[in-house]
Order: sequence, then C-alpha cells, then structure tokens
Amino acid sequence: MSYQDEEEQIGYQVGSFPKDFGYGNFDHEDSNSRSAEDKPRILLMGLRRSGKSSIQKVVFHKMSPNETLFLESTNKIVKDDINNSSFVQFQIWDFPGQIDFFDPTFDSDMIFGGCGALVFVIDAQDEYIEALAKLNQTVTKAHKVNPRIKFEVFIHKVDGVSDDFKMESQRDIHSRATDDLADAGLEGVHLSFHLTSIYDHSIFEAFSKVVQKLIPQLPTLENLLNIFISNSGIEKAFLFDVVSKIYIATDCSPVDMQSYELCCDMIDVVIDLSCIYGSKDDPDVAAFDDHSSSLIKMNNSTILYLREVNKFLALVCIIREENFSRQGVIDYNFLCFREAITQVFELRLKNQKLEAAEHSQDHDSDYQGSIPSTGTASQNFDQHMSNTAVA
Ligand SMILES: Nc1nc2c(ncn2[C@@H]2O[C@H](COP(=O)(O)OP(=O)(O)OP(=O)(O)O)[C@@H](O)[C@H]2O)c(=O)[nH]1
Ligand SMILES: [Mg+2]
Repeated sequence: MSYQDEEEQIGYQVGSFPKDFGYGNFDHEDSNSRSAEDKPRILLMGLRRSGKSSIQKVVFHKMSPNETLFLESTNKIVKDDINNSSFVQFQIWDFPGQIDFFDPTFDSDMIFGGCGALVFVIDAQDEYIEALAKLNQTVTKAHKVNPRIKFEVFIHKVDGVSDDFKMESQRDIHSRATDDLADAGLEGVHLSFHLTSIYDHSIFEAFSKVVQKLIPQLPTLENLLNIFISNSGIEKAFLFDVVSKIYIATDCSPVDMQSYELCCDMIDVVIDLSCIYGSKDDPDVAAFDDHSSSLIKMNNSTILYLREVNKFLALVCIIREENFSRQGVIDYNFLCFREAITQVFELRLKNQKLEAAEHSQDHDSDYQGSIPSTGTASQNFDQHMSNTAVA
C-alpha cells in the first residue's frame, strides 16, 4: 500500500505521532518509586458505546479517531498505567458499559477508594435519559465511598450535532443531573461538564482539566507561568505533556480553543520533523530531547515558541512579534523558569519517597497526602527574572 493510500484510509487525524513515541522513565526517577496502585486513578464510566475506550485510546495511545470504529465492546475493567514519571502520573480504568454496582463481585471500596476523578461519558447523539439515571446511581455510590472524588461529565460525540443542540443538551443535562442529585440529598456534590469529541481537540482540552485537578502542585506551576509571561512580554503559555498533548498548566489568562489547537499542532509538527529528520542516523535518539526547540512565525504577527522543559514537558508560548525583539531576555527567563520547575519536581520526588516510606508502615494512606510548600521555588524565580520592559 502506498503512503498516500494509507493516509487516505486513516483520514483526519488529531495527532500524527509515531505510535512508538511513548512514555519512558524519567532520568532522575526510579521507575519503582511509586507503585501503580499508589497513583491517583481516573475512572471512565458511562453506558455502552458512549465512547469511553475511544477516549482513552485517542488521548493516551494516539489511536486515530477513525480507528475507534473498530474497537470492541469492553467486557472487563481495563487498567492503563500512564507511565509518565513527570507531573502526570495516574492510572486510567476503562469500565465496561454494563457494569452493575449491585453485583456482589463489584468491590466499590477498592474501586472508588483510591479514585481521584470519575469521568462519566454521555453520548450526546443518543437519548440520554438512561445515561442520566446511571450517572446519578454512579455519583451516589462513589461519593458515599469516597467524598473526595472529582466528578467530570463528558457530553461526548458533539461532532455530529449543531452548536445550538450542543448548548441546549449541556444546559438540559446539567440541570437534570444536578436536580437528580439534589433529590438524592447530594446538593453539595459538584459535577463539572465538558463538551467533547475525539474528532477535534476538545477531548484533549477536557482531559487536561481533569488531569490538572489531580496535580497538587498546580497553583505553583500556574504562579511560575504567570511570573514568566508577565516578565517576558508573552501573551499565553502552556506547559504541555508532550506525549498526550494535554496541558498540565497554563497562566491565568483565559484559554481559547484556537490557541490551544495551534500549540497542539506545533507539538505535532516538531515531533514529526524530529522523527523524520532529527534522529535519522541514530534511531535510539529520542524525538524530543533537551535540544528540542522551535520557533514558528505566523502571518498574523504572532510567534509560536516551543522549548523543552524536561523529558516529558514542553513550554509552548504565543508571543506578539514586536515583543520578540529581545529574545535573549525571554530565553534567560525561560532558563529561570525551567530551573524553578526542576525545584518543584525535586520536592515532589522527595515527598513521594516520604509517602512511600509512610505507606509501607501504614497501608491505609492515599494520594491526597501533604505536599511540602513549593513557595520558595516561585519566590526565587521572581527575584531572578529579567524584565523585557516592553514599551
Ligand atoms: N462521532 C463520534 N463517535 C465516537 C466518538 N467517540 C467514540 N465514538 C464511537 O463510538 C463507538 C463506541 O465507542 P467505544 O469507545 O467502544 O465505547 P465504550 O464506551 O468503550 O463502549 P463499551 O466498551 O461497550 O462500554 C465507536 O464506534 C466510536 O468510533 C466521538 O467523539 N464522536
Ligand atoms: Mg469500551
């Protein structure tokens, strides 16, 4: 089969990473430092054929959306260890649609006990009354076992519906779901809603938000990004997990979908080019390493600038062309930023080792343990930062 034939057959792809470009171990980290069971868990639940396995495959295994048409129905819990030893550490459990909470083999204490987030997927192209009943049943059961679970509702497959229908479904699902919870006496339980599709970037954006809630260092990362962009004349900056293209943090300015898509596309371009030309002579050289950086000038006087932060993370910035005249200052500030991130990362490692030691004494612990203050990282960072003093 020719190259073109293959492309045509696959059709539209959100990402074009080579399939073997995946997660490995972080250099400074012992791969056994955190066992799979200790990692926060994200559960994917919802009715049959709602799209759970497709979401997991597209976001974390670079399956092209069209290939999901051939996925078979899941008949047992599939556990997937996201083996990225960077900030993004978790397990995803993909459930069969027909799961029955009243089945005596369903161990709800074990399943919901170590769960960080529960993603409930509702097919927006289908009738959702049954899905809402299941959502209510799921939230009630899960909340009872573990009140710390974050509930995320994906109103999914919105690629096939009009904008009006999307908004109307979201409003309707939101009000019915919260009313049902109130009727069940669970007024205080918060549900977050996301409109998603595997055929565009919305699923990556929604998953970014789910994952961010599981990163205890998020406020520190956001703070570092805010300081970095305000001293460097940058419009927007995303800290990306390169493999999944979910962003684990961004500055405090609002995220617009177009900017996020642009940055995702940039990562694709850099990795593709790097795979094709970068490591031609030595296949062992990673497509993304500490020399990875890229600058793309666009025709609307905007610049996209990508820099490697560590083996798994990249910083992608959107900068106005006139603010890029002092690139040296931006680069200097970036080095300070990277140093600060390393400090946060080291603290986290230390904390994990402590937790692991405690855990071996007390099997009852869970991931929400205390995190040492990372305030010093951002304080030092602020002092060292140069200012572009953009006129
Ligand atoms: N149009 C559209 N179809 C989707 C989307 N996500 C998944 N699908 C399709 O939905 C069908 C079911 O997807 P699965 O991922 O197998 O659903 P599931 O929830 O894992 O199903 P069970 O394992 O049976 O519980 C597949 O044909 C997918 O191609 C989407 O965002 N848009
Ligand atoms: Mg499935």
